[in-house]
Amino acid sequence: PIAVREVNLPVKKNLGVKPAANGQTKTLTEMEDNWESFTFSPIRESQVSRAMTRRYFADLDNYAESDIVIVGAGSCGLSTAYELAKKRPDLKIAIIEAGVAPGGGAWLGGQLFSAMVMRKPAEAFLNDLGVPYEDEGDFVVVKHAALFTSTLLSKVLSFPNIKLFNATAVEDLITRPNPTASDPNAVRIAGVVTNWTLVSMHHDDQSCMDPNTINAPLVISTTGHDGPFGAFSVKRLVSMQQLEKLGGMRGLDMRTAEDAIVKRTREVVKGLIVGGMELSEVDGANRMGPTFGAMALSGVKAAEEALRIVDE
Ligand code: AHZ
Repeated sequence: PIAVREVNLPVKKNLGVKPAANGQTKTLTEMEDNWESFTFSPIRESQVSRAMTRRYFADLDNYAESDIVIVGAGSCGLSTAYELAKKRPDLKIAIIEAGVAPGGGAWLGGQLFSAMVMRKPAEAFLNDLGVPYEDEGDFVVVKHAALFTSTLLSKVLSFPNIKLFNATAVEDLITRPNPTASDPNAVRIAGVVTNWTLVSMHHDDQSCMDPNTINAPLVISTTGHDGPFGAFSVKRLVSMQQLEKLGGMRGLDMRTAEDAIVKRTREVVKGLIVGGMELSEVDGANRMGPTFGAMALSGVKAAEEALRIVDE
């Protein structure tokens, strides 16, 4: 059984930075019409550096032992994080996102079009988030994908038990021996190996810069389908001989793809749940193109699977 550790988050504390002696608090109305006499409160550059780095290093320290690591902050990873943090404030959840901007492919509906389509019954997730939509019968339409993603992201980031490390790539998985009767070389996943994404991208032309690590009894990988960064964890499972081969994502079939992704969201190897489009590479499932209901509900299912394992 996985021990659920006590969450000890230091982020809310005042980390020793004293407020400026003449720190001012004004309303916007008080500022209006007084721009001639306007000044900001004083600051010294080192205060800005310390305000950021103290918190970041406190987070690195705190989340070095996490309860759950989510790899990838696309629509599936963020939905997973939202469900987990909402249900379980006692769990420490780290999200590792390779890009500077979290959100993956969910800032636009498809091609360069703004609207985001979700097939029913995924509108239940929108209702829970409070994202408005137009009802078109069997599906709903959010007027801009960015409205969905920014709302989800702001809620996820507001949870005190979640830390998003962006511009950070997972470049390997931590493993422990977990021999079974059928496979003496089987492993369980026990965390992730991370590096600044810019470093990960330059291992070939820079001298060795070793990575960092996060221990966690459970990792949820939602890195999308294959691409420069995509399908990261499942490709690594093949190269470390924990999966024989990948099924390879099949062509687009909206009718079958979304049901398949939600139903197949599961623990693929002990300690590693896979969700979203990364799953299509494992099982050889179809892609669905620009309909996002399966990403939200795969996130809901990944969270449910995770809590079942955590509580085992
Ligand atoms: O940057 C990636 C993206 O934000 C991130 N990521 C990938 N590899 C990573 C790594 N370390 C850290 N090694 C990594 N982060 O994972 C995120 C994946 O988001 P996504 O939007 O690509 O995937 P998703 O499964 O959440 O959503 C898929 C959306 C798609 S693709 C599709 C189709 O092609 O038909 N249809 C839909 C709805």
